Amino acid sequence: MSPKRIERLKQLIASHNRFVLTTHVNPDGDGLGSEMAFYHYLRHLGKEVFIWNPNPIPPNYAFLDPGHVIEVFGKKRHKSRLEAVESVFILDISDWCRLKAFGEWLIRQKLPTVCIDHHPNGERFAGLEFLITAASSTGEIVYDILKALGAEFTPAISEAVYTAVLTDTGSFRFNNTTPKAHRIAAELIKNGVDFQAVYENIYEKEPAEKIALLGMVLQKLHFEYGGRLVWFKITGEMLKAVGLKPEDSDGFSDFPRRIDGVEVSLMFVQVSLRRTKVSFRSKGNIIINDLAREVGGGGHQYASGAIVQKPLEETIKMVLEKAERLFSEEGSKQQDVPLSE
Ligand SMILES: [Mn+2]
Repeated sequence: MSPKRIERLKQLIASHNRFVLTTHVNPDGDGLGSEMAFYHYLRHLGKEVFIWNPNPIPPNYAFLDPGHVIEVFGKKRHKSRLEAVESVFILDISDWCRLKAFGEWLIRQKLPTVCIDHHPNGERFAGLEFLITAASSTGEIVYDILKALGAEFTPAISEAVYTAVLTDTGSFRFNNTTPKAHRIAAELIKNGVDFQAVYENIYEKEPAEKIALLGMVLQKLHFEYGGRLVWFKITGEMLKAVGLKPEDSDGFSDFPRRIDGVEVSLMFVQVSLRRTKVSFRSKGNIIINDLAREVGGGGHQYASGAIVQKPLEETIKMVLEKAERLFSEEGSKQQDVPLSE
């Protein structure tokens, strides 16, 4: 953590009073946990803080926000408060597109912005950036920043940071899990985080309909390249049958990856007649974010996503054709870049 940047952040916080925190569309545990950690820190300093997100908080993360401070941003709804905003913190995202309406407003302002993120992104984004792609999660960077700022790790801050690190490392299973991620978790547990309650809240309160949909999905897996690639689709009809939305399938692509011999798992979800969501997951031998970028998405080396503006079947055909090269000799020889501290 660069002391110079920490000093700039300190000054920025000291010289402003009204902050907005935001994260990407379909917020996850990392984005929400990072927001809540900063929320509590800034509130503790006596600042006025708003959290304006593109989407509501998913029910399994509601425990992070017992005071219901997280709001869905609306240009009309927040019109009167927009003018009073003095500084904006953007967490777990460095891409204007995925900030939606708030991003569209923010990009036209001359407000001091701070971005804390671990997604790879080449372009300059915010006024003050903490972009560390080697970090397991944005929560890990938030932890380092709050430590450097001398923050007291209250129970609420500890739980929020723990949630961020836990969820982005797939409960300390994914390739981005580092000794440091474990050390942070250990310290937060020492602070009193109830890790069993956090886990149960996030992973063990699924609606029965979601498990029913997963059951449908797992019966229709398609295997390619001798079982190294597995893919499946979720049609609008399937979603309708169980009364769920496309985003309710988040995380499903992790299941087929459990199969022995599978290296890459692809999930295609029909969002509308002309839009398809694709999730790319890799066990860690094949890098898949190049492919995600090629179809208009992005993300991490072994976990990425894209929204393709094409019908479901057309998207499946296109992505599978492009995926072929990953399983040629050249594709499998791709060099891995180690994720370390
Ligand atoms: Mn993240």
